Amino acid sequence: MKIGLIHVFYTYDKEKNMRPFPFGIGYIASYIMQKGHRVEILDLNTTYLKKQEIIPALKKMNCDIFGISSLSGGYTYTKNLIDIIKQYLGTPVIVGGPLATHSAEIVLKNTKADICVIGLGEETTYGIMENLQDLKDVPGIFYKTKTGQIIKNEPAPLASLDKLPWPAYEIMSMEDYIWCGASPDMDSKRKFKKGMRIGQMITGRGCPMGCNFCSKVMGRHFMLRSIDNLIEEIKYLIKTHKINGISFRDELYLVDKKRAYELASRLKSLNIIWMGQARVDKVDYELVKHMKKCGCTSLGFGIESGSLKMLKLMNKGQTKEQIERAVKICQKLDMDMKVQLIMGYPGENRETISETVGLFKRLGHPGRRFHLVTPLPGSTLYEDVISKGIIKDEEQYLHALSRRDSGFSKGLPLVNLTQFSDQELYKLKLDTESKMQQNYQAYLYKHPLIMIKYLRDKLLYHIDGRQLLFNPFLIIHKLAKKIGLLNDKQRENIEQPQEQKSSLKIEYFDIS
Ligand code: B12
Ligand code: SF4
Repeated sequence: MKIGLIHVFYTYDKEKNMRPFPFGIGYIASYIMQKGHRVEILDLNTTYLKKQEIIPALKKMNCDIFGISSLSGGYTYTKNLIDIIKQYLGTPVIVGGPLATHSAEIVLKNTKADICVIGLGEETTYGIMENLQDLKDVPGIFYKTKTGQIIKNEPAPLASLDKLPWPAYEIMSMEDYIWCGASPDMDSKRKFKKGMRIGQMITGRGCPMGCNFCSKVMGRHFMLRSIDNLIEEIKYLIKTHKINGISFRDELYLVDKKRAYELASRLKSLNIIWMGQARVDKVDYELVKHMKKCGCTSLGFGIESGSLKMLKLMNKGQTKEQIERAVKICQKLDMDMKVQLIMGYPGENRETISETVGLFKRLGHPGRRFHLVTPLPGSTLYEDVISKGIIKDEEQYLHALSRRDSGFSKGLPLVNLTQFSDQELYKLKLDTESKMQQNYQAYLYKHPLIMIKYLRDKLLYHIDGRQLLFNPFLIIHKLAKKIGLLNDKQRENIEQPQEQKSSLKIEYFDIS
């Protein structure tokens, strides 16, 4: 049997130099191939096919069944894609990933999908392919019978990660996923110079923490791969795909200090750079120093807020002191930090926001853009919002999440859980980001050595041979923008919200 695995389209930014490796379908593909079935992958994030191109591409794949991988925010696109598959090919369709895991009934009721996979997909997809005529004994799925009845099977047991084969690199268009230059999202810009070839990997699955806003396919379960297995895979990527850096894409790479220490030591001998997601309560001076010595160039921290009240409400499990300590350690060791902040969690007010601003001011850190809180299916926050009746129609909400500007970092909040109006909250976000930037500028003026280092980093990042030769003003302009001198101009360019209440307004993502 042949399965076509599709990673749905989610970005309109072709230039964005950071194409995510579709781990979900990559892992499923290798497992299925190992079991003797055939697989073809279609990643719509790298192919950017238009509707008229998708139909012939799907036909050419000549598959007996299709599997679609989607986050919750890919609902509209997935629904449209299933319509196309059903109309032109008529094969069974499986949906997997966060969308299917957290919203299976909605997907089965409102789309033409036949099966939703809940949680991990390797063994389950194989089970489906082997038992397509009678799915009643396949664990880990919800499915629709011919009469439209929805059947919910038992959950599937968790697999051992080391027993799973690596992603099916051999059938994937690997050059699409190797970052060749600086990623606009990364703070470790200095190290991400042109010529770098950064690969992507995951060292485990899941996260044991219980932050209320976080949506997780495996709940609080987590599983880690052995270090031997990881090192083998990295060696393969170095040898076969000439990578010289790795971005660990786990939810929480630094989940265990001892393991992080050991993995760092092993990575050192491979002479590559690497980066991953940590938590402020998991780092200490010695560990960060060791990681840096072993090639780590950047750590991501979900700081979320500088207010203890908010951290508690979010069930973040970290304190202000831990945040301060982690930031200071990284500053002292010159370790780049990618800091994530959120605004608008229930309970947020002007006081909690100014606590966050104050914390970053004290630390002499620029902070970063805030994401407006968006309840995601699969999170405790989403359950709360549903139980309070704030979201009335979950299917419409999935469509709203599928909007390009669905509140994450641009535009008005999708669901406003604060005392502010939508516009006030949005303005507060812009003003706070601007205030933090100003505070950081003031800090730089008072610390000339840090200012010089900061400018050096920005310059190194922005220097590109062509720009220097042909347009030195462009570099000066970019630099000025970066350090905030063009702040007002920048803000003028930000699209201002037009409506007072645009929450849940639908603008469908279409396949066109
Ligand atoms: C890497 C990553 C990204 C990458 C790539 C995302 C992508 N589309 O692949 C980038 C950085 C681009 C990204 C962006 C975003 N992300 Co993200 N991201 C992740 C992260 C850290 C890893 C995903 C991953 O590869 N996991 C490893 C693989 C093996 O697991 P998996 O994908 O779950 O796949 C397994 C099962 O789900 C299932 N499965 C998956 N696909 C399929 C398909 C079929 C047919 C079947 C049968 C089964 C199946 O089987 C797989 C193997 O067991 C996850 C957290 C996490 N660890 O899952 C968040 C996560 C997926 N991201 C999330 C979010 C919210 C976002 C953003 C909206 C963030 C933002 N504010 O902008 C954007 C959305 C982009 C978009 N519009 O789709 C949420 C999704 C929640 C939800 N309910 O949808 C997660 C879960 C983080 C979180 N805890 O909140 N993200
Ligand atoms: S936000 Fe980070 S630490 Fe918290 S549960 Fe999600 S992945 Fe884990």
